[in-house]
Amino acid sequence: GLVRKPAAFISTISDDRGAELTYAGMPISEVFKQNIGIGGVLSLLWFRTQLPDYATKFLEMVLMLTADHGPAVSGAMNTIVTTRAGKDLISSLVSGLLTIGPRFGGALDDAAREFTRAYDTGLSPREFVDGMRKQNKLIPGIGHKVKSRTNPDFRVEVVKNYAHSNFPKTTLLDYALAVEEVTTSKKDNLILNVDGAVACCFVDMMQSSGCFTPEEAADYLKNGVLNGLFVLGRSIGFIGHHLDQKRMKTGLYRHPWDDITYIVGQDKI
Ligand code: Q5B
Repeated sequence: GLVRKPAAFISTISDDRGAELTYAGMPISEVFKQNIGIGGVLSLLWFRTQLPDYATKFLEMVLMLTADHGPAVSGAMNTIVTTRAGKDLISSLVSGLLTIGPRFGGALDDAAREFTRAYDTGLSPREFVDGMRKQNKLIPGIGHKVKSRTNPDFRVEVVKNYAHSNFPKTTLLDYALAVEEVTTSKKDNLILNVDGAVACCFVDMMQSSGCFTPEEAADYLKNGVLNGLFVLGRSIGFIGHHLDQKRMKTGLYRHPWDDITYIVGQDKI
């Protein structure tokens, strides 16, 4: 009989072999007929299911509000400097993306994991904060360079309000807000930041949607889905910064000497 060659790899999210491209089984024409939007497409390609409307709207909202945060943030600066060094769009984008990590924009998965662990083990917000301090660890999703209680981050307000009005449950978000009460009582800028707010709402969305088992939800977080959301959103802004610099035909960037403290040959700091 016919001997099948073992497949080189397996794929479960899309198929372009038939007359019509399908995303998790949904023909591309249906994607548009049902007007599922970018949140719906993300839901099909990342989670292989159509999440409820409130969840896909939330995903879209995250992409919109993480799209950019001005030229001063680490990633945008890298993109701009790379563009001004004469590099192409992809190099400039990637150089910005490579700054996304535990301090800048890449604290989402860790925030989801740490807040979930703390809540699930029954730690009070204060016990959680004190425990992290004892371990000499910063709480992922807490703190901002310029935003604070007195200079609130409206992106966080938008996310919180949406979750409170549309999600069946906001257990982890509410826990994180109680943690924020503790941290901001120590220092004004130790707010629940955009990474932390999105991460906790995302966990609440996963748990309340009924579309994920606890194991599946944990795996998605372990595999970096939340940082993926920030990367996807912020790529919009980084590409914008690249095109902006190209449009203005800006030249090579060189950092001014007077903005650097030179201590060469002196005592080590
Ligand atoms: N302390 C964000 O730090 C920042 C603490 C803390 C407990 C904490 C810091 C941090 C966790 C990672 C995180 C996402 C580096 C931020 C983002 C996207 C963005 C960016 C943009 C955009 C700010 C001073 C004192 C020290 C610390 C204590 C600080 N953070 N304690 N838990 N998490 N957070 N990142 O102001 O006693 O004086 O020694 O790493 O969530 O990236 O717009 O810029 O959209 O682009 O430099 O919004 O919080 O403060 O590190 O000098 O610390 O506060 O232990 O205490 P800062 P530091 P002490 S959102």
